[in-house]
Amino acid sequence: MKQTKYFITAVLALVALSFTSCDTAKDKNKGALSSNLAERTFVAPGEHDEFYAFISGGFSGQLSVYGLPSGRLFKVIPVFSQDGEKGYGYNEETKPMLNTSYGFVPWGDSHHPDISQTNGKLDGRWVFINENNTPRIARISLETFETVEIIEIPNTAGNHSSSYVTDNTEYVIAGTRFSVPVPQRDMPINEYKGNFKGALSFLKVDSESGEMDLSFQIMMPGFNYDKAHPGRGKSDGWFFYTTYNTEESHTLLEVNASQRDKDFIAAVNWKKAEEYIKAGKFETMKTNYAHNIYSDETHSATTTWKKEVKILDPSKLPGLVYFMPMPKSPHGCDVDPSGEYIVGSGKLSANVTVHSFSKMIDAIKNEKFDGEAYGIPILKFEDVLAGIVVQPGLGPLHTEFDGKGNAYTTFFISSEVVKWKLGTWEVLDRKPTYYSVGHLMIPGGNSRAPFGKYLLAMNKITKDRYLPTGPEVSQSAQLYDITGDKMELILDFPTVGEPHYAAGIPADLVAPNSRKIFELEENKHPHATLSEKDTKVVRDGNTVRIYMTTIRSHFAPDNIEGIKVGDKVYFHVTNLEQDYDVPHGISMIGANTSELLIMPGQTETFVWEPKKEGVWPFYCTDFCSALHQEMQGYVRVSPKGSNVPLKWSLDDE
Ligand code: K7E
Ligand code: CUA
Repeated sequence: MKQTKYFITAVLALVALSFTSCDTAKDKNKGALSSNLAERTFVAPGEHDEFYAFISGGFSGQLSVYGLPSGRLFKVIPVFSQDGEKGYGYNEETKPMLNTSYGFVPWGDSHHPDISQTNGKLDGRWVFINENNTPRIARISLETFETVEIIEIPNTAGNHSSSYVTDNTEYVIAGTRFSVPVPQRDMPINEYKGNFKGALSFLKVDSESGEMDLSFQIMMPGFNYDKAHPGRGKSDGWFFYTTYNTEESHTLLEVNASQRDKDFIAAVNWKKAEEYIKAGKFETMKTNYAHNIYSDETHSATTTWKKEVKILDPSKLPGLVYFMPMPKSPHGCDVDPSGEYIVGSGKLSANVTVHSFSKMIDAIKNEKFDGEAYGIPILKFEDVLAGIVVQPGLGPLHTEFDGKGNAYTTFFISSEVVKWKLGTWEVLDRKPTYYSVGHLMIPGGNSRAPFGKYLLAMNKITKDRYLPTGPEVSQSAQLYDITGDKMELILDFPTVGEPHYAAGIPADLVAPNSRKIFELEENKHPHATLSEKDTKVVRDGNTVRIYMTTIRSHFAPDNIEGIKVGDKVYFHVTNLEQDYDVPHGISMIGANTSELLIMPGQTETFVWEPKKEGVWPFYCTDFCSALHQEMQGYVRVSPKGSNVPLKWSLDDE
């Protein structure tokens, strides 16, 4: 009896095996992942993932942190949008992070995260990410997993060909998708052609602090600069941008910007640009943009207003920019790990076209030009062409590399990832995505040293993939194992916001540096309270400052009287805890802001303007101990003009 049972199990296992080895069955993906596939994404309770994946939040404006291969969500890092969960953009300390020349902007559209590199390899120090709508670039620290810097990009609109780093993070770049009048001015829209400009921005990154500084802008013709990729290795020193709308149309672009057979890849020699800057061959333009920096010492952000930018004019500076023709309205621009191949994904092209860096250099040397556009030399298509991947799919968007000589391109229209070989251009494999894939990501897949184990595809449409949630349904990510000849879909998970690009990195390169607490003695917040005995309440006219502390499981003070209707009350709250994973929160009834979530050793502030007299409670919002529910206090609010004395206490003392 027992033996028959084993026999049946063995037969069933064999059937299952033959089923999974059958490609078509797998491709149909009828929910029949074999246990073997499931095991590859299973991270046992208490164990850690092998990779971090930083996935952009698209129109959420944020950056979310997942583990791979499990697909577990660890954190949503607020970047360009206010976030009540963390108080980001609501508390006084982080509000300046969202300052721009347009005023306080509480929302953003984040697309392309990129991890800092040293010698073309991921170094795990920072993640950069662009904001498309109100052009900005942010830097996130991988020590604290917090946004520590946001710089606004002037002369730009639709900051999309951003934010990518050079081999040694010398620069992070930004580029305009929409060309605009520069400087901005009131003019008829139909005078676009020849008058609008496209700025490509180079931000120097300080190698120690990571701080960004807008070094210069290259003022290009009025095309749309869609995507960018730095040269790698042999092509280090160059940056490549896809362009579309070289027709310079200002209306009905779906027709009018699809007229030409070819647009361009703009090849920018940034080392040359540095020489021109050094030689003083730039113009200084007056402008105004915000530079916001968050300090882990003061736990506060400050805004500096920048007033100038250096402009380089490529029509007057030989050797700075060349155009390489690329069919048709290319989106993705990707450079392989060797730096030789520049892949352009012509959205309307039947093929994927690849240009050669060394051929480009030869053509430039031999001055083999095919005319010019606005003073910028155009290279001959045939002279720079490395090869063509013939009819790999429909609607190519983006390409990543595994470091083993293979490229993987996403196809939006035919909903698939296609693996092909660099050099021979043959298609090796294709797998469907569910559905309409945008970007894909291989950890390190845009660097010189990819970790070619997994591929993450990020999909725009999910329809029937998950339980329905009303008209609005999730976008998704799908994980493929790419260690074998054929890609294998092993996991499917919904994402926060619409993912565009993502950046992945082995956990070993990040986790050991992750910060646990902030040292209390290093807290330089101007309103910090470093011990309970220093807590106080100070009135100055109708501004009241409460210097409060938290420790399990009470606030000090927890009874405050003498507050009046019409006061502006600042709660400056310092978390005295020095243990890992003991934040406290605080919220006040009727406050027109979010709670605070204060990490150990940190000080944060919210403002409360009491509108009604009474006795009003506040409480801890983060379940911090068995006596978390006891962590509360009261503020007595008296009428305007009352003379109830200002007083504060803990345990009536
Ligand atoms: Cu293709 Cu903004 Cu990189 Cu979306 S972008 S997919
Ligand atoms: Cu402190 Cu809950």
